Formats: sequence, structure tokens, C-alpha cells
Amino acid sequence: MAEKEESVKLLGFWASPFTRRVEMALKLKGVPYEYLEQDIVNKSPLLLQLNPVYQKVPVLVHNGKILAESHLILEYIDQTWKNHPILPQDPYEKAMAFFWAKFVDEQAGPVGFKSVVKAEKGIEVAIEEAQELFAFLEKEITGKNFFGGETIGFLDMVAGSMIPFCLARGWEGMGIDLIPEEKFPELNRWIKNLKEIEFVRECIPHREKQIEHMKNVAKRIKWA
Ligand SMILES: N[C@@H](CCC(=O)N[C@@H](CS)C(=O)NCC(=O)O)C(=O)O
Repeated sequence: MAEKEESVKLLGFWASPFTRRVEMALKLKGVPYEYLEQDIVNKSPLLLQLNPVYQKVPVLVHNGKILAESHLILEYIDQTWKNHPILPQDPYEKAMAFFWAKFVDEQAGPVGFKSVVKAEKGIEVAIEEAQELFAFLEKEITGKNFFGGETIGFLDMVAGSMIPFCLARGWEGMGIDLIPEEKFPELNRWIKNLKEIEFVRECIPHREKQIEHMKNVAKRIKWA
């Protein structure tokens, strides 16, 4: 019997870490998909129709089923295509993967970026504040090849897309290396491991182009 034809569409934005991590999961699982690049300033009627609540990318449409929010999309992908699991089976380890993913997206990423861009108390203090957040991740990755253990998993995709391949580039644009090798040897080892994976490299935005983009984001963002 012929297999049912799957339809997978991903609405995304090239510099979006939230989009890049979903592409990593689809590529790891070998799921063919159609990618629809979005303008996240002048939003398309399709994006507004598919994600009226948040009006953000990524949005995944699988056989007509619509999903938003990258953590949930990753979990859905993992449960739908079961090869190369990305989330831990153990309930506690799974909860911890979600805990750290939330920390990456809500603290280490945006708060770290904000402290350096604003640098209200001076750049040295800002760097220290941001690095205090990275220290948690340095501790988590110590002694492991990936956050997920021996192979790349959910948290690697979340943290990888956000920290080295998005925000660190924003800081690079300001001439700051926020994850120096001497201070964060374990995180640097992990970043090297990530870069050795071909599909991860395929999902990393062009460096110079992203540095320019992040400079514009830093100028544009009005922090609360
Ligand atoms: N919590 C969301 C965040 C998604 C997100 O912030 N997407 C950005 C692009 S990087 C976006 O679409 N921004 C448009 C807007 O904020 O209006 C997720 O995990 O998917």
C-alpha cells in the first residue's frame, strides 16, 4: 500500500532562532517540507491567519494541522516522526529539557542581549550580568557532548539556534566575545560539536548578514 502523502509547510524568517531550530529537527528526522520565508514586520495575510494569537514565526502546518510556538512544534515533530528522538524519554529529564529551554529563550538570550545593548551600568557590568547567565549553561553541558547526551537533542537545537548562532553574533557586532573560550571551555566545545553536524551548518544563518541584522535589531528594539 502506498504511503499517505505528507504535507509539511514551515513559515519562518531566515534570522529567527525559533525557525532555525524547527528546521534542524525536520532535517534530523529527514522530513521533507516546504519553506515559506516571511516578512516579520509587514506580516503576510497567511501568517496572520495561521497564527492570529501571537502573529509570529515559526508556524508549522502538517496535513492541515497548524502549530505555533517552537518548543511545542519541536515536541510535536518528535512525537510524529519517531526516528532520531530529540526529547528524553525519562519524565524528569524531559521536564528539565523544557526548563532549560525556557531559561535560554526567556533569560540567557534576551536578558543577556538587553544587558549588553543597554549597558546602563557600564559595559563591564553588562558583560558580567550576561555571563552569569551563561555560567548556568556551562555547568549543564560539562562532561557531555550535547545537552541531550551523546547526540544532538531538543535543548541543543533550542540553545544552539539562540546562543551561538544568533545572540553571540549580535554581541560580535558590538565587538564583544561574550562566550570566550577561557571562561566557557565547555560551551565552546559544545559549539564545535554542533558545527560538525552538517544539517546544523545548513541551518546557521550567514554570519556577516546576521551580524548586520542584529545591529539593526539592537537599534530598533525599545526595551521595556
Ligand atoms: N515563543 C515563540 C517566539 C517566536 C518569535 O519571537 N518569533 C519572532 C521572529 S524571531 C517573530 O515572529 N516576531 C514577530 C513579532 O514579534 O511581531 C517561539 O518559540 O516560537
